[in-house]
Parts: sequence; structure tokens; C-alpha cells
Amino acid sequence: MGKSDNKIVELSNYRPTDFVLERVDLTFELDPTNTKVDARLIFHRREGTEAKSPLVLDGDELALSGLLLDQNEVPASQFEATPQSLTIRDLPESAPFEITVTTFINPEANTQLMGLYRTNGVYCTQCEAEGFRRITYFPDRPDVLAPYTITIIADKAANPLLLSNGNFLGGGNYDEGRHFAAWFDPHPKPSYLFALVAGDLGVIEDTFETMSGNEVALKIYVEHGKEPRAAYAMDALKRSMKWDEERFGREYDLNIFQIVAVSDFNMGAMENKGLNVFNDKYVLADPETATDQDYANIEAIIAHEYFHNWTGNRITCRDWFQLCLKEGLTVYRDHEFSADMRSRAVKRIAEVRHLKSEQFPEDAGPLAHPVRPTKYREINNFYTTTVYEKGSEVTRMIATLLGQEGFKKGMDLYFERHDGDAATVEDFVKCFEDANSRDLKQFSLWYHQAGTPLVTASGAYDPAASTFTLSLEQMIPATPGQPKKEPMHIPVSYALILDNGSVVTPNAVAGGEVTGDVLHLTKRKQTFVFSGISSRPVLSLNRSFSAPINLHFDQSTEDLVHIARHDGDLFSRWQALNDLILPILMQAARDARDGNQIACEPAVISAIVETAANEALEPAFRAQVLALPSEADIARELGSNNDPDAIHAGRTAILSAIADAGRDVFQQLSDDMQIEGGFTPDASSAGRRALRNSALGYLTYAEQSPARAAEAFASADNMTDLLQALTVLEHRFPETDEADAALGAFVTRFDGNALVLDKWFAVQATIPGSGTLDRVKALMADRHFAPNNPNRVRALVGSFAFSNPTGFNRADGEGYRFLAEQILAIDPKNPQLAARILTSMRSWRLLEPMRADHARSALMTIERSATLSTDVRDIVERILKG
Ligand code: B3K
Ligand code: ZN
Repeated sequence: MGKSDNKIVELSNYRPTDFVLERVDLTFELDPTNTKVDARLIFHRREGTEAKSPLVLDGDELALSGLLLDQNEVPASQFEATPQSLTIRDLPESAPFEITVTTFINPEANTQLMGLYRTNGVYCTQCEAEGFRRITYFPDRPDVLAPYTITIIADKAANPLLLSNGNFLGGGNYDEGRHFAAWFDPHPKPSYLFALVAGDLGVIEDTFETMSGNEVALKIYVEHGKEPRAAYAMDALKRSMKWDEERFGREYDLNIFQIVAVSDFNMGAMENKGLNVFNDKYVLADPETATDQDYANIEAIIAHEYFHNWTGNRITCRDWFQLCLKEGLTVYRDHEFSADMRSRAVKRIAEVRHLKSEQFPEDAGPLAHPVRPTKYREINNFYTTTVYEKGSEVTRMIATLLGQEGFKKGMDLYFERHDGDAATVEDFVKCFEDANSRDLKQFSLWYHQAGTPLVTASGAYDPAASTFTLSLEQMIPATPGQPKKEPMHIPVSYALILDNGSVVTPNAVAGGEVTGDVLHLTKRKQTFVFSGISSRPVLSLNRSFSAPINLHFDQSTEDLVHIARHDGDLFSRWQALNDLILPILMQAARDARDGNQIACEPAVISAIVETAANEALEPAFRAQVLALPSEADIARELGSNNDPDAIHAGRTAILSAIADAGRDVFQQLSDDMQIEGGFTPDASSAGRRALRNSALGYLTYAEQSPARAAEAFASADNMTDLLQALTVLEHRFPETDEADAALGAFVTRFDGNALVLDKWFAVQATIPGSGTLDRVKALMADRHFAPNNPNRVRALVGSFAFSNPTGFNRADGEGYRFLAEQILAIDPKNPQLAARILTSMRSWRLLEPMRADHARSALMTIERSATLSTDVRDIVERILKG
């Protein structure tokens, strides 16, 4: 078990350490069950601190084996060691001193995957946020920065590779078949960016010449035999390095950049200085085994971790409350990168879908917290979509407010002023204020107030005066610990679309600040008047999703169809179609619940089918339009008293109605979107595949037969098409001969490829309906399942809980009871994984009363357990309370 203290950490209690760490020198003698760690740490007392205060180092499940002060043994009376801390008293008051701490740790027994652990025979570390203290006693906090020298000693045959951060210093043979390697990282860094990897891995190598002509060796390490599957990741890395130079002027700063892919990893990847460690899911790809989505994820995550080199590593966080300083900003940077590599509009649609489906429910539920929180019990529970995705949206709004030029000036100042610092959100915002002579005080509320603002809009046209009046009102809902909110500065992008389809942003606007096409909503209520408008315009609001808000704007079907046809902003066209179909899906759910006839307005169906058929639009965009809001989206919009079965039935009826009406178009698309020649993972081919697969999906609704999907399964020459066909067969025609045959063929073909088998688990875990729970239980005993591997657990248990609304929310509550059992089984081994999966229950209060009751009892079963980790206890208590 990990930390068991339940202390709340508060931002207001922040103060710097009493001792400044000057240098770190670590020696590892690796052994699978008994690794020796010698940490030589040079400190001096910070000026102005209380004399004689002790040095307190953090630990987690550690035992002290040796302690020297300036090479002399420290008497027992001078220190106190517990598993959680090491306190040393009577240290030199002014001169620097050296502490040498010796610990022995057991990587093999480390199932939490925090600190130093083993995965498939490879030694690997994960230190963010507080994993370094599981390796040695240390001031394990992000504002303690120092250069590190690392020496690794290990058995040479088993561990030909010995890697750490920074530049390679040298190595050689040691005693008894062992060898050593030494690394030096000159860039002062906090302990969470430390990494060590040792083992026997294959590698692909390349080089990159930076803008000032330095050659950087690039290496990606993967299991032997998987090297060819790392080629796309390498390509993405080189593109990321180039892009960061061109777009942000950021150059790489060591002579080597290494990535290691491992198969046991709690999250996506980790940005350790010069030595990124990745979940192999986000490195390995080839057409046979990876979908288009996998390729896009790899590109984005490789970029994200690389971009952290500046936003996170060179400038790090003062404390963990500032997490969004590196994460929100770096997500913004990776979004921009992907937008430049792919279609900007389609990328934006995907971002907003993700934001709404993941972050909006978090912000509306018991786990809501500000982008920059002020207290936490377990920091690992704050790596959330709010910190990441809403944090990115806040950065994006700064760019919208200041314009690209102003944003760039602020970023340049940030890099110049804070390079080498452990900074705060206030430092960041100040750079934009100073570089642009702008006051961002009110805007900063986005960092501090939780909850998705609700903006209500209404418009009126006055033909006599040729004016259009827009009233906007904002309301920020109460969230845990924040009952009252101040009005925020909300940048609302807009356009008026005239009868003839032309799009205008008038110059003459009264009622508040307007810059370009952005209305600045700063008061609770505000009225903007546009003058010189000669015919009734249709208003397109929050274009490109300029602010992460819920917008209530009662627009007619005709007006939304007008936007869907004419808005120059593709995102807004998608949004208009989404706004048209969402109320229909909500009504269909109500009708299904009440046993009424389900109907879909023909004008809306036509608008969707017409868009799908519009050859002037890029296929990826049309595929996004055809991908209707999910069942979870509908549940979120319904807001309360949710019946997942009714939502599913209603949505299925609407899909069928669209399928019937668009049958000819879908048939045409399935022919036209065929791709000749081999697979390429580029965005435009991916878009064609997405549109074709979407059309095939609709056709199976129209035909009510698995034949077409079975044929698609048989003829697929890439994983995207194959998996889509399998999903249609399993989800729409489960237990038919066709579905069974495909499932069997799939597992036989990919036996031994764990990443592909995760797809096989996930497809089955997400089959709609109450019968899936039994299947999930059976799959837990399947020989391909591995209960300690996070990817496997996420694929089976996580997919079931997060992505199977009807299966998980069984009316009898069995789904929740199953989850509770799983959480209690996972928690003692891997608290982070357990806590993350438990967040799938965060919206339980929105369920209809019977299900909500079952959910509450399951949560209480978890809560009653006496041995919960801090991670799970924090989540379960907040979910039950909020
Ligand atoms: N910084 C890591 C996440 C660490 C999570 C620790 N629980 C990956 C990333 O955001 O880039
Ligand atoms: Zn990150």
C-alpha cells in the first residue's frame, strides 16, 4: 500500500524549503528484488530561514540503510527515519554539506508502477508526481531543482542498456559480469522528471539538426522485433521538434533525446528530461495493428511529451497546484500542432467533443475543481480533464483575447523571464499582461472558478432601425466548495449570416468591448447592438468554440440549417447540426421511456444527409457530422433522471431513421470513399476511411443484416476498417454466426499482440445491453487477460464502466457491484489505476432513482473498506458527498 496519510495539502500553506539542493549524485546497483540506491545530495541552508530547523526528506515505503553527513556516519540521536520521512537535525548553518542516503528497494514487488519498477524484465521509473520518494529519501517537490549525475550498475547480459536523463558521460565493465553507465543532466530539474531505464530492448535511431545547427541523436527503444512499428513515432518526433522551433522558437537542449516504450504504464507517457517513457500503446503502430485514431494519438502524445521539454521541464511548476501551468499549456501546444498537421476544423470538432464528453461532466459533478485547485488530498487524482483540457481551453482563450501576435509576445516573455524557474499560474498570466499592457485580472477567474459557465443568448432584429440586438447573460453554477461565483470574462466569437449566405462581422457594435469577431462578455448581463444591418441576420455564436461554455440560444431549425449551410467556420457548421440533432435525441429518449412513437424532424435528417453527401466538404468533417452525439452526451444534456436503456433505444431509432432516409447517399459513399492502393496513415486517407465506415454503419441499420459488415471484415486490409467491421458485428448483431466468426478470427490472428487484444476486449466490453456483464466476467478469466497490466484492465473493466452505458448501468445494479469488487481488488495493487476507473461513477446522481440507489450502495461498499488507498478514499468520498 502506498501513502496512507489523509492530510489535505493547501496552496495557502506553500513555503519554500529551508535547504537549497545544489547537486544530486545517484548510484543504482540494480537487482530485481534488492536494488541499492546511494543518493549523495549537496545542500545549503537558505538565507533567512529559521536557524537550526531540521532537514526533512520525503519517503514512501522506504527503509533507511545508511546515512552519512560529509562522509561521516550520523549518530542515531541526530536523525529519525520512518517509511515516510527522514529528519536530520544539527546541520551546518552556513556551509554547504553533503548527505549520503542509502536505501534498498524491490522493483519486482512494485505493482503501483510508481518509483522504480519492472515491466517485462525491464527496469523503469515513473516519478511524477510523488514517485521519486519511493526510490530514496528526498525533497520530493517540484520547486527543488538541481543538476543530476547518475551511475547505473547492472548485470550486463540482462541489461545491455543503461539509460538515464541528460547526456551520456561514459561507461564500462564492472565486476562479476556487471557493467556501468554514467549520465549527466546539466539542466536543473525537479525529482519528478528523473528517469532510469535498464534492460534489453531494440532501438530505432535517427538524428535531428536543430535550428542553430546542433545534431541531436534520436532513439526510440521498444521490445526486440517491434522496431518497425516505432517508425511513425520517430517521424512524429522529428515533426514535433521542427514545429516547436518554427512556431514557438523552442530548440532542443541536449545532444540526445530518447523514448522508451513499456507495456506496463499507468498513463499515456511521461516527459522525463531527455528520456521520455511511453505506454507502448502510444508508440507502436503499423497498418495491420493500429487504427487511424491510434496514429493520431501517437502523433499527439509524442508531440505533447516533447513540448514539455520547454513547458514543464525548462519552466516547471512551483507546486502541484500549478499543474495546469505545464499541462494545460502543453495540451494547447499539442492541439495546435495536430491542427497544423491535420485539418484544423476537424481537429477542433474532435477536441470539443472530447471536452464536452469528459470535462463538462467532471465540471458539473462531485469531482468539479478549478483549473488551478487550492487543495488536494491526493495529487494523482488531479491529473484531470479539467486541468488538462479546460486548462488548454483557458490558454486558447488568452490567444483569442490577445490575438496571435499578442499571444506570441506573451509566450516569448514567459520563456525569457522564467527559463529555469519553478513558476506559478500568476507568473504565466503576468507575462501576457506585461507583454500586451493588458489587465487579465477578471480573465484569471477561469483558473479559479470551477463549473462550466452557462451563457443564455437571445437576439432581436429591428428592421426599422436596421439593428440587431443580442442579449447575453452568464451564470456559473455552484461547485463543491464554491457556492458563489463572480462573472467571468468570456470571449464569444460571432458572425452574422445574411439571407444570401454571406457572413459578416459588423464594425458598428455598441454595448461592450468587441475585438474583431469576438464579443467580450464581462458582466453578468450584457446587451450588444449591431447597427447597419439591412436584413434579418442569423447569428452564429461561440464560433470555433471560442469559450468552453454551455450556450443556450433558442434558434429555429431554419436558422440552424442556415448556419449549417453557410457559416464559413466549419466548426460552427458542425455545431449547428449538433444543436439540431441533440434535442431530437433527447426527445427520443423521453419518448422511448414513456413508450411513445419516436420521430425525427425531416428537415434535420435532410440537413445531415445533405452534409454527408456534400463533396465540397472534406470527408473527415462529414464523418464527424454523421457521428451523432453519444449516449453519454445525451445523458449529460438531459441532466437528471437518466434511463440509459431509453437513451439507447431513442438514439437507435434516430440512427435508423437517418439510415433509411440516406440509404442511397450511404451506398454512394461506401463506393466513392474506397481507397485504392496501400494504407497510408495521413489525415486525408483517414478521413475517407472514417466517412466510408460511417456510411457502412448506417447501411447496416437500413439493411438490418450483418452481411455487409461481415464482408467488410473479410476484405479489410487495415486495422481501422477491420475493427470498425468487428464493432458493428458485435454491437449490432451479437452472437450471430457472423459476429462469432469475426471475433474468433480476430483473436486467432492477433494472439500474442497485447495491444490489439485490448481492442478485442474493449469491443466486447462495450456491447450494449445487460448481458455484457457476464461476458466481461468471463473475459477476466481469459488467458489473454492480465489483471496487473493497466492497459488490459482499462480495456476490459475501464471500457465497460466508462463506455457501456446500458451494460454498466444495468437496472438491477449488478454493473455497479461488479465495479466495486474490481476497485477493491485493484486498489491494493495499483491505487492510481483503481481511483481512475472509479471516476466512471462520478455522474451517478444523474441516474433515475432506482439505479442511483444501487450506485450509492456500491459506492458505500467501497467506502466502508478499512484498507483503502488515499487515492480511492479521496475519490469515493468526494463522489458520495458532492
Ligand atoms: N506528466 C505526465 C502525467 C503524470 C501523471 C502522474 N499521475 C504525462 C503528461 O501529461 O504529459
Ligand atoms: Zn503533459
